[in-house]
Amino acid sequence: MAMKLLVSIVHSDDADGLTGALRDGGFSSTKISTTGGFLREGNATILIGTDETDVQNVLDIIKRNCHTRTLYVNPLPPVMEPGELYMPNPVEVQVGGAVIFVLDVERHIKF
Ligand code: 2BA
Repeated sequence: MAMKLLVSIVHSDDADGLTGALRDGGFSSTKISTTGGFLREGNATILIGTDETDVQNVLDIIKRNCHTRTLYVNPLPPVMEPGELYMPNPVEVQVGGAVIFVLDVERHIKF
């Protein structure tokens, strides 16, 4: 049977709930601590290898356990002349619930 690997990037606060729910659903997972390139904040990447037929079940579990968050971030200050004043104007950013890549698995080997 064809196998898929789901690479799922989630908020750190959702990661343990998600791995627990995956375990309860009979799915193995691996959590890696990662950092988003834009916010440069910690997030978590969950790897889930599963049969192709179970991909939708896994997606449903991820959807139930990962929540969208609204964050306000300050853009980097511009280059300024001495004496100029920079008034930061926070920008709204929607993060998650989850960013997921579904990949084909060529081989699954376990020694
Ligand atoms: P970050 O790179 O820290 O991005 C956090 C959030 O900032 C993103 O949420 C998005 O709403 C916003 N954002 C990212 N790049 C932006 C930009 N150039 N301009 C304006 N806003 C931007 P999500 O899209 O939910 O992404 C959450 C995390 O998932 C990302 O954290 C990153 O770690 C990962 N991710 C998202 N898309 C990816 C991709 N195409 N490849 C690899 N990782 C990705």
